[in-house]
Amino acid sequence: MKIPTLFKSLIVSAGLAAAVAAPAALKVGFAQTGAESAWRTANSESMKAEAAKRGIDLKFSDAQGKQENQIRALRSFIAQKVDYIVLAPLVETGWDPVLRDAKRAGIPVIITDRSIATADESLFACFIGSDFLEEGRMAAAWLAKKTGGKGRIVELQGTPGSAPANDRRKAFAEGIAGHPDLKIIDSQSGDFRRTGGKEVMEAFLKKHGKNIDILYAHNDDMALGAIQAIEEAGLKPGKDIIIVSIDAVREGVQAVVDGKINCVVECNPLFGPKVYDTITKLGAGEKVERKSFNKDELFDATNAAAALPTRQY
Ligand code: GZL
Repeated sequence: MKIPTLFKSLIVSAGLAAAVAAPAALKVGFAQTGAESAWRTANSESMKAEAAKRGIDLKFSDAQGKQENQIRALRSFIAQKVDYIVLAPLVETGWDPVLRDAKRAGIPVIITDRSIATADESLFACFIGSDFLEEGRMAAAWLAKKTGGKGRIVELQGTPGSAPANDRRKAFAEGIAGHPDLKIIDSQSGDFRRTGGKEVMEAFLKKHGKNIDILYAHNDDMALGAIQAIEEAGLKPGKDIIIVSIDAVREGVQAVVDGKINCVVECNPLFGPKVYDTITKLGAGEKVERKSFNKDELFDATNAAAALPTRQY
């Protein structure tokens, strides 16, 4: 049977096309902590949207706040032979064994958002995130100025053992150390969750009554939960109790505009583009920064309203 010339050329070009098909999409495994806060949701969205834009095959895992789930996800990524692993570590310790397995498998690991404590820095290619110590220092400096260095502080800590909770607590405490009349009278974890912030603030109010002048919350979700408790106790957040928080998610900045939070220190979660740019550089054999910190601002009554319309998360 004679095949018309047109069909012949179609078959040839299809065969050629198959032979020079586009390279397989880059496979990246991302082990996310969970969905504990608005910050986390924005961070996940940034990673997913940017991967889709760049045609990256992103394997996303939500660990629901459990380190063992993150470790399980990393092992799965290794078994799937992904090209890169991105880890947002829930807590600082306990990563060496699984990161050694990734290294043995020849899969580069990028640590994002929260840092890890390890003696073997060869276990990861680089860190991309925010400087939590600087955030704690900024919060303390703003508060000392606002209060003239006086006041009784209750502190809502983030997830126990996590780098942001450890560093924000440490740096804030150091930042107020020079003001003996500015002191932390109570401190407890709300696990970065809104429900945690509300429940712990209810307990603080029951225990300390009107002896609370200031709330320092390690993130906006806990501050917003605490605001509910403060209002239910018949007090005015931002007036009866000064509130300083960290993240600057949209709802947090709105609360500053509404006068319910007095100061929020930004912790930018939108580092999808920076993560994938780094992966591109690693793939090209280029040097990358060992530790890259996002730039964070501070919002209070002087600048929150102007900033709100352009907030991206
Ligand atoms: C900070 C991030 C923290 C946020 C919280 O980079 O790890 O975890 O401050 C989030 O909102 O839950």
